[in-house]
Amino acid sequence: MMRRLAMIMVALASAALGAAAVAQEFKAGQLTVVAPWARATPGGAKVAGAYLEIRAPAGVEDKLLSARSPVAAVVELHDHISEGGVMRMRRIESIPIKGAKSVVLKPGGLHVMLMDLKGPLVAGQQIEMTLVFEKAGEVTIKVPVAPVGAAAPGGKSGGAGAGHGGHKGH
Ligand SMILES: [Cu+2]
Repeated sequence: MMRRLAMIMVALASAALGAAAVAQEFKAGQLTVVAPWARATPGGAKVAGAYLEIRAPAGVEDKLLSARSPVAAVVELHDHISEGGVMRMRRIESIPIKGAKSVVLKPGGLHVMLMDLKGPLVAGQQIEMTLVFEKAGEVTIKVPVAPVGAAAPGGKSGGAGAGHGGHKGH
């Protein structure tokens, strides 16, 4: 099973980790998923963004097709676009990966949108998320939850509104 294989790869990736401060890395075929994190939800919020970086060696092309997580009933891939000067989120079909140039999912840009959450995401918690790539297949990663309003995985608070306001649209 793909899923089992992915779990083994996660275990190997985890075993390679040193100090806790080292960014988490997960292998999916030739791809590396780096430093995933999700944002904690304020009371009652039913959506949360998840962010990460995808690295591929030169010459490797792939696509992130979808994601899923046991904590959310619906998971979509989103981007932000400027419409008449207003940043809005929109759903996208896939996220292309072109080798040698990493793809960064971050607040205000590309992100994984966890929707219809089954419960709040709490800072300090780790959630599981499975990424589905066109060629590399599936990889299940552990995603640490950073505080509400965090702008980066370290929990640095960067203007709670920045890049987050659009999510209220859901
Ligand atoms: Cu979104």
